[in-house]
Amino acid sequence: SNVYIDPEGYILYCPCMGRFGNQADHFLGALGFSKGLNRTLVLPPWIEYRYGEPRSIQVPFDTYFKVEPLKEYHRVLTMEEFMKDIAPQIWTPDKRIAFCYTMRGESGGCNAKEGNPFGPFWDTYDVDFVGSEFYGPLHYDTYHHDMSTKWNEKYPPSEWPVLAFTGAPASFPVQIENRDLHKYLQWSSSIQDKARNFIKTVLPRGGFVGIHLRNGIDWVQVCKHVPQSPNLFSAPQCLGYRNEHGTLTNEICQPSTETILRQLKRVIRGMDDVKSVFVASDSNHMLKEIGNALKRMEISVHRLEPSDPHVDLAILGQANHFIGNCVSSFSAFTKRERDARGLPTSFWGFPAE
Ligand code: GFB
Repeated sequence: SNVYIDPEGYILYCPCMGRFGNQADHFLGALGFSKGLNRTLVLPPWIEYRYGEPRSIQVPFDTYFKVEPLKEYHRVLTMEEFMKDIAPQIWTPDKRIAFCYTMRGESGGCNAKEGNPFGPFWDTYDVDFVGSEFYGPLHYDTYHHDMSTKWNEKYPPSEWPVLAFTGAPASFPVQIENRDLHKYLQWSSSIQDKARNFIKTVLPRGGFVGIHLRNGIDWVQVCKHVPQSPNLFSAPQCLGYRNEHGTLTNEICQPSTETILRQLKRVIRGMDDVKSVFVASDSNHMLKEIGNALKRMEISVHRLEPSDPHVDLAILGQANHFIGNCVSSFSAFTKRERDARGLPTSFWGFPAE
């Protein structure tokens, strides 16, 4: 056949941890890792969870993002393309070895398909594994310790054309060296069009401030860890990776209504021509409270309905100013996208007053 097979090999992984924001952090790490090892990255589907459904849903990578811009940085192809064209040649069922750092689960190996989303992920592509490979003590930080050379010495592409990882070959939150790779991650036309259409038809003409309110019950549980965790989840995005900009507080994790309204008004007063506020939230959009607080400034408040996390993010990316939740990886997505385009972002409750 005429299919091009990369002699440097491929990297495959399951984005098996967390929801969209977590998976996006991991994606940037996997991209940097693949570049470091000089292997083609197979773009995995995004894993989603629907309430009440026991099995995860796999959404093809290019439903949400363009593939072409990523190719400016490194060689990539979608999982669907890989399974259709490449796997039949170099990754036949008898060659499918799962990679993991160390034993996972009961029976000794990687147990790459044990549990949700692990099983449903590989089942989507009819993949079963015939063996396991423990790669420890190797790790993913290819920016230090000559790590890429060590991987390629232990697993030369000629003998190991495909490295298939049980979880993302990346850290969470995203390693600082991989943050800027976000600029290659660009919304698909379908998501972009929905965001543009909302901005054009729903928001009044003029500037808008985008805000993210992460306030569902799962988040209350997360914020209980604040006292023991000075740099919880995505908090390095405001506090710095070594807490050089401060320590986490409860107001940063779950800002009070008072903090939200005060900070929002202050941001708006410092800007020209703001006509509206766009609220993205997993739970309580606070449209009434915010609407009342901004009435005298003649600023309207809006949300997207029905709810759609990716379109929410694409709209937040376009705002004249964004206020996010420092601990949330969902906010971190927008912060990185805006940094890449030189747009301003601030965070609830930070810096402390
Ligand atoms: O994106 P994510 O990993 O960010 O997970 P965190 C939060 C999910 O909640 C998103 C929904 O993927 C969305 O499905 N969500 C959050 C939202 N904010 C919004 C919003 O403004 N609009 C819409 N439409 N949906 C972590 C999780 O969340 O929270 C961990 O990744 C864990 O797995 C923890 O569950 C409690 O970093 O905020």
